[in-house]
Amino acid sequence: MSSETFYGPDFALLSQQDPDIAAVLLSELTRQQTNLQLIASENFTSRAVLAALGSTLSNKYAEGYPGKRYYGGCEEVDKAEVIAIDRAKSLFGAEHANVQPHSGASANVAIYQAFTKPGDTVLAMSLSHGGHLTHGSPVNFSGKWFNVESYGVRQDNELIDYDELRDIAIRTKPKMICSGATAYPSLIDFAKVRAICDEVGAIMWVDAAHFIGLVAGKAIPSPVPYADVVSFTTHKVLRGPRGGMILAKAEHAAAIDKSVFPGMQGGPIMSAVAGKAIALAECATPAYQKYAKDVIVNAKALAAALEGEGMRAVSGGTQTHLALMDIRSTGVTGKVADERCGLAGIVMNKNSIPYDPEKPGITSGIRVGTPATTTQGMGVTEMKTIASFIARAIKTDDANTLAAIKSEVHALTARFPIYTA
Ligand code: DSN
Repeated sequence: MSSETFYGPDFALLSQQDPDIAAVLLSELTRQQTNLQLIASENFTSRAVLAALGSTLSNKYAEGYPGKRYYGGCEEVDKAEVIAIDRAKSLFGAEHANVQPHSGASANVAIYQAFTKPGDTVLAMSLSHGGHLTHGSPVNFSGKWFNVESYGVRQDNELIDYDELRDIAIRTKPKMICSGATAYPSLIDFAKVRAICDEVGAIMWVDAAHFIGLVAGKAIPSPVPYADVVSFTTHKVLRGPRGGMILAKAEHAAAIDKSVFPGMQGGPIMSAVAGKAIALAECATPAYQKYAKDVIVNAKALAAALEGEGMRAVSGGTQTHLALMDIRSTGVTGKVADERCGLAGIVMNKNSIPYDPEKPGITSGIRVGTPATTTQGMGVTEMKTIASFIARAIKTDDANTLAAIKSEVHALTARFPIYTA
């Protein structure tokens, strides 16, 4: 199937009206189809989700919540939002769901606003140990408006130091404790975090953006029974549209809803809300549960194969969808590795490792994830091949060698086509 056919009959209209943007749509589709997508936070959403995103639901303003809107004509989009809420509650066993946040960062803003006031103390994982910008980075609103204390991982095993977390919590008495990270390959002990929250009287917030898809697929334990509130994105392992979502205990439902709207967002993006509903239904299937388990099997295989190439897996390996590799043994920085892999058609990102001697723009590590390649149907054999591509690409600055690897990458991705039917 040609790229034009993939986009359907409207594409001819777009090509005529705006050939510049039509060309971007085509070349981005080709980029996704031909390169290796190893960004741990990306995936290939279904055609059904893409259909919702490209629908007339995008035209509708719907400030408020189903049955309580500030605009007329919401009877159809109300149905989509109710379906999305019901599916989220059922899939995760949650007492309350808000499906309106435009993104993970928006969801996090809503959580700060619901539970804290500017100047309050919040305890979260340090960005340099795998946290997120919205967990108190000084360049983010969270670090500017709140007194954010940070915990990290132990230097000897690169796992969360729950004793340190507890000590800091007792000393600083945070209003809220956040667990969740963007570059932490291990599982989080939610029972331990709950106990610390109870001991100091803090709200337990889990930013589950990275791993919620694995929870949805029943491949790892859920934070929902433990946490007061859980935020996440819907486009990572979860494989839905770009967006955010919040789950909460019933006692926090009104605070969360008020905080999202009118607290910090206007009209929800109803095409995305419909896409979230579709993705949640997809996640409830046996096929998705197998996918979630395969994502982890592949991540373990990729990490092991990269270790076989001389790199070191941070935290001793992975129990999730991503591996953080310390690549200092290769003699190149994360930045150079990222650039060389990019030239070889391998898309991943440089990443700080815990206690990294390099600056965040340079780094000693790379982060690789398996959500997208697993959606393509790749398995352990392909992970080993990918590891050898990465190792060869990292070790050379020769343009011809990188181009040769890129040809091999294209041959591999051609065997696992996406968006063809
Ligand atoms: N940008 C996301 C990631 O790649 O982890 C986090 O927001």
